Amino acid sequence: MTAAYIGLGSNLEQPDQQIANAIRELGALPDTRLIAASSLYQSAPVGPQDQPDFINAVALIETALTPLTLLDQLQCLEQQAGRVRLRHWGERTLDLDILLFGNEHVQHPWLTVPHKEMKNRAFVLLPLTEIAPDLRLPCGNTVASLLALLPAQAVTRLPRQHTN
Ligand code: ROI
Repeated sequence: MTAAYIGLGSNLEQPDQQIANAIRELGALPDTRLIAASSLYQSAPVGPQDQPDFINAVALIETALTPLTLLDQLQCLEQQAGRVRLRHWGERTLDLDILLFGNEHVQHPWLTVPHKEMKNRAFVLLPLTEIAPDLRLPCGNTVASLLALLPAQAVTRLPRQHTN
């Protein structure tokens, strides 16, 4: 089993419900267990500003799937959510990204792990520190040290809610 961190994001069609549902569905993937999920975070969009704020979260799973099979499963969940993606760096119903897959580096036409942009995104690093405060990335940096390097970004942790 490999520990994998999944980034979740949505800014269309009840984003908080989209994220809560997707977290639940991660735990139901084949050969996979949900270990932890962060709170939900609200953040201003990175990209075009004329779109709604995003809801983001990070989940930790343990999986026996390979990175590419996991990617395939995540894309199925995005499709099930009726994923709409209106433009590049624009609004979307559900985005599920493999951030980290154990300490593996994956370089494939469809998948790069660690996720290329995660170091630049407070909306990923903040929820990640919540569930993995001492985590070190394969590059050797801690999440906290990467977060400290970022310019302030408006990311707000939302109170935990009952979603069922
Ligand atoms: N911006 C925020 N705040 N959160 C996201 O999840 C997100 N996802 C994206 C783009 C459009 C780049 N911007 C985002 O894919």
